[in-house]
Amino acid sequence: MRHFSDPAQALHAPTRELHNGGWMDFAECPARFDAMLAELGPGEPARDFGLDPILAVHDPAYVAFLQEAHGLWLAAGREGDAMGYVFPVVARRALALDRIDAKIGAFAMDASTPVAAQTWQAAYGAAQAALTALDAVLQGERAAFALCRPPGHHCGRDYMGGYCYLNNAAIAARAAQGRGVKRIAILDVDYHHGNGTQDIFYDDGAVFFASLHADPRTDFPFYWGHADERGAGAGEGTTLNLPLPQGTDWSGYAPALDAALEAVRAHGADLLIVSYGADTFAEDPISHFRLAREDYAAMGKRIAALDLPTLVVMEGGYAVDALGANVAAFLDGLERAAA
Ligand code: OKP
Ligand code: ZN
Repeated sequence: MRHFSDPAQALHAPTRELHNGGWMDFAECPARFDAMLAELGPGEPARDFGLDPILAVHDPAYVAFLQEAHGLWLAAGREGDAMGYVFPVVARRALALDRIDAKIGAFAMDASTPVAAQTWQAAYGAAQAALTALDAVLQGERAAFALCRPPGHHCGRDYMGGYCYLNNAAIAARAAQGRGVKRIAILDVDYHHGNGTQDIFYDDGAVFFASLHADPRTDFPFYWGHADERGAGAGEGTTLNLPLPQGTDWSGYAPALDAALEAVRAHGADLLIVSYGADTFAEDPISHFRLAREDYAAMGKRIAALDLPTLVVMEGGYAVDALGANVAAFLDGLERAAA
């Protein structure tokens, strides 16, 4: 399968993150990107579609924040990665404050999403990779892979979170709408709920969002992804959340996947965007499902049975040594079934 990326994606390199009350090495590391390229080969370079498709999803003030945050951090005399510690709870007033710590709070949902020196360049590159892979699909490719890193599914219109800065899947979906694609389905199979993507399309009846993920009662992002979140307004019924317990293996996963695929079929999509995370892998260091390598091939096969033009965007997956092979297994399953 053709795949797309930008070298700048390797430049985002935060050093650490808060984890269960202490510090750990930043799990969403550049080695993930290198591991995927090592397995899949260099692929094709992302083309530059500019800022407009990003601004079709994200708030301009948030985009400006991403571009300037690390510079403001250094200007305030700080070292290392920009990290927040005050997060205004829902319903606080929107204040355009200047102090960097106040800005981070306004544009972040958690403290596991540091802004490092080249974070903007990497996130921008990942978004362009998604747009380039989308273009290949719209030009007639059956399926294409955007090797997105940093990932995107936790960030919303005006907030970062969960290692995510720009929502690559959402940016591709909006771009597809702009190019005349009427009905789109986003299937999120990352271990974590794709709260940002859900937020962005919650009241959009043209974009169906289905997600299989760890029950948010036990796992990040806690406040989104519960089964009773089903969309609102014109999007009522076009969000489907299938939370699964920790310890889920293929025997529990496959029926939920089939339910999600059935719902995608019923929506009648013209384009499928898969937010693929390999953090459902049994050996993932921060996650608790029990999928095996061969399950990814089976997953790809079932998704291919939808028989839809398919854009795959990368989300999580932190067992770095196994990551390339897990991604390849999924893409092979998808491609061989589609052929
Ligand atoms: C991103 B993606 C652990 C705290 C929670 C956030 C997990 C983000 C996962 N340090 N970490 O969905 O794989
Ligand atoms: Zn994840």
